[in-house]
Amino acid sequence: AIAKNAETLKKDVETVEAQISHHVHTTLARAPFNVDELTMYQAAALSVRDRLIARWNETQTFHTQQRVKRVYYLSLEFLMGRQFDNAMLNLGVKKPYNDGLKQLGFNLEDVSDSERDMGLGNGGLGRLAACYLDSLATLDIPAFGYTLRYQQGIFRQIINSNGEQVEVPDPWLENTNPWEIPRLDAAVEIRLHGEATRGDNAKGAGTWTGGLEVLAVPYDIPVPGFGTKTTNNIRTWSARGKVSFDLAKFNAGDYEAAVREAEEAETITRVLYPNEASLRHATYILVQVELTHDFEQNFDKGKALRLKQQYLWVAASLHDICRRFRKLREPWTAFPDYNAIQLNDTHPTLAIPELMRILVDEEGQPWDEAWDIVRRTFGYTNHTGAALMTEALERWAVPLIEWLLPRHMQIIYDINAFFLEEVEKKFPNDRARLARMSLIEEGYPKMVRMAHLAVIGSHRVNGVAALHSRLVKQDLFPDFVEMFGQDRFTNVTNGITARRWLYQCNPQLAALITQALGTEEWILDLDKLKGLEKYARDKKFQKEWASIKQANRDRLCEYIESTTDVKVNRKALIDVQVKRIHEYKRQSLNILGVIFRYLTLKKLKPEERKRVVPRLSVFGGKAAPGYYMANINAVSKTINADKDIREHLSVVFLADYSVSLAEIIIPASDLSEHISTAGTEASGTSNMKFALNSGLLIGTLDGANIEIAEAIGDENVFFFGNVTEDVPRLRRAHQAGEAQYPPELMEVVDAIRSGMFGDGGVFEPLLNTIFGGKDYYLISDDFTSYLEAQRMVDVAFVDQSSWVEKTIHTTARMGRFASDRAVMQYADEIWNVEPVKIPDSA
Ligand code: DL6
Repeated sequence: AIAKNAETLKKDVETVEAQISHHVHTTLARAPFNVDELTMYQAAALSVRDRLIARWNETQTFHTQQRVKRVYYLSLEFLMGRQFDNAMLNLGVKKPYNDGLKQLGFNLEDVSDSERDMGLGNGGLGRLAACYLDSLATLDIPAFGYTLRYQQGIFRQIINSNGEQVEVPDPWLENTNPWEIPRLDAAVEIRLHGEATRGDNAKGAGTWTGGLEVLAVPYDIPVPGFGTKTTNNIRTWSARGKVSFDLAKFNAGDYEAAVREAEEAETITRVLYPNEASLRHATYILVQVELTHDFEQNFDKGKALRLKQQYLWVAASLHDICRRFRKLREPWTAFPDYNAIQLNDTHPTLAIPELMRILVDEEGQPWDEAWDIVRRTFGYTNHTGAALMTEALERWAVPLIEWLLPRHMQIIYDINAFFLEEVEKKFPNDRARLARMSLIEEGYPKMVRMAHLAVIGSHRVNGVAALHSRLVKQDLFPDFVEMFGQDRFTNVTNGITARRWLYQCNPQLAALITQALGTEEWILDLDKLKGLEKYARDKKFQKEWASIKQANRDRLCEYIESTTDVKVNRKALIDVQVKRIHEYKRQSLNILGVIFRYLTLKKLKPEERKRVVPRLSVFGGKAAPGYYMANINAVSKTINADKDIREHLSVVFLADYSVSLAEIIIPASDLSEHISTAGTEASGTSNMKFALNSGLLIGTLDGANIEIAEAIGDENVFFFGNVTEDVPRLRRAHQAGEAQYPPELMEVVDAIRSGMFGDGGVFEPLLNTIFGGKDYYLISDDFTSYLEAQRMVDVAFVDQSSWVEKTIHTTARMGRFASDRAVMQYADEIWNVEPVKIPDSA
């Protein structure tokens, strides 16, 4: 058998070499002596893509022949990261590629490093979508992701000499993207503006004509499942002008007018919006784009563009889904039997009036039947933390929708009128309730509440962690729960794919796990990690486990030393907070804690300092443009320059946090921080990634932290802080000027004000939020218990054997947080879809 395996591998390696050489010579037209790592990456990626396309064709053909029900996951973001390594692992061909590239004189890791991340997302929501697509394919569930093909993904972050974030564009498509397949033949025409009419009766068919037509051109990205033939698809839409060149205008000498329409169209998919930013901020990348329409002179350009993005995306996607459905020659009432559409947050909510428009205006379906089809088709996931909800919920100005989508505005008004009739029937004479539940918020201008539209147009609404789903019902949609009953509201706790977030990013740990369990089955059934429990106290196993962590730490330290001017202590406990920078996530609490640690160390004699656990604090994350974050870098500058302290404490901010950087940071972490004000973080998913990679968590009772602790044991999590129920009372106390400020916090503030960390000015915005009367995120209320929890971490870390035991238990008990579990739950409880295995003969 061994000889046969060796023979097979040899053949595979030869095939890989031949395929790569073929792409070097023909597709890329390079001579063998003129091949650098980037070219080699492109050729190798194209050869992997060939394999993907073969499976993808078989999958799509089989799904069509079998008339399967498909899931359509509509997400404005898919934060995919790199594809090469992931695709090789899922296809099971990494070894022959490694050997094949070696034969050609290249090293696989260096070649892989030429790949740019697909930065088509901001953070948690987009990465979750990418994990779910991996699980859908792995579980053989027929699925499409739909999104936009942004020319500029999330901005690249540079830190300037003042420690401030500078945003520069990331033209990720510059070197072309080998993972996408253009489908120029399948472009869809999308109407904007124009005139609309209603039907002759309240529920009759209307019309929509005139205006401007633009093209949505699809580019497909195959998504391979792990160890299965199923290869699903992410379809990304790129906007183009329908008449890219108006000859009549050109002949008349008006060149600018001739290209204007095309440019306006292309602008729609030019940039991904940074999510937490106000839309005004988001226009920063678009400054070069001069739009000329009158209305846009008055309305925020960014807002109008964002609405155009949303509409182009959902209209093109629904066009695609309906085209596929028409081929089945089934009545429209059967539409939900073949299609489950998931709205990833409210961004795709326009899909609800758009499907109504298609059914009623184009397909002549009666209004009530159409509404029933819509509700049976859609599900809506809310991703917004409860305490942030009111500001964060999406609303669109009625005049803006009327201007861009006149027929949709009529449909929304009609949906609202019929809905409010039902509310009135169920709760007569309750005007306040009607105003609260209406799709339209009164004001100047009137606004459309997209979350209300998503709730009433979906058969299931879910939050993303148990606490969050409870708050969604209790604080966000209580009227809707009374109206529709508890059953419409449910919870699906988020999950992560262990293929990327352990098997791929932490190969040594994955190998040790496989060796201990005697099988690789855990990759597909994460509950199998439980089998590690029996080794938790085994000294030999602990030693191997710890040495892998040290190797991962060394790798991160090398990265830090090669990208910053900080020299780090390789034995230090690595304490990480990487995520979007936002007030509610409280990077500020962490940095104030770092200052307190520094002040404490300064007070100790050198020999006393040696007894304190050394720490390396790592921060990373992108901030909304304009958000102030220079204070982290001001603190790190002082601490890292202090020769007495360096060995015991250093602080780094790693620029341009991304999926690829996360793959280096997460396996190296000893402790990671998930310290949002209780009730504000819907779930969090990096908490799951850190725990899976044998890192312990320090956190508040928020989001999925609570369920993680239930699974891995409270004794393995460092909890602190006030609970959600206490938050309103504490906020009131701040507003009334009755709040107490702990002495430890005052000591830190005095140090800042003394100029210890340079110009105190950079801290003023932070200190104002804490002391200016409100402290909305309760930093002062949680500070003392945060410091106490950090002291407990130090104590626990000193006893290395018990620390390692905790980390083994942590990894062993993380099975519940697999995205495979989450996706199966969606499939059973929301989508009603079944796995479909692609036969070998397909
Ligand atoms: O559900 C995925 C992720 C959660 O883990 C985070 O807690 C939550 O903050 C995030 N929500 C968003 C909201 N996006 N918008 N726009 O990213 O979702």
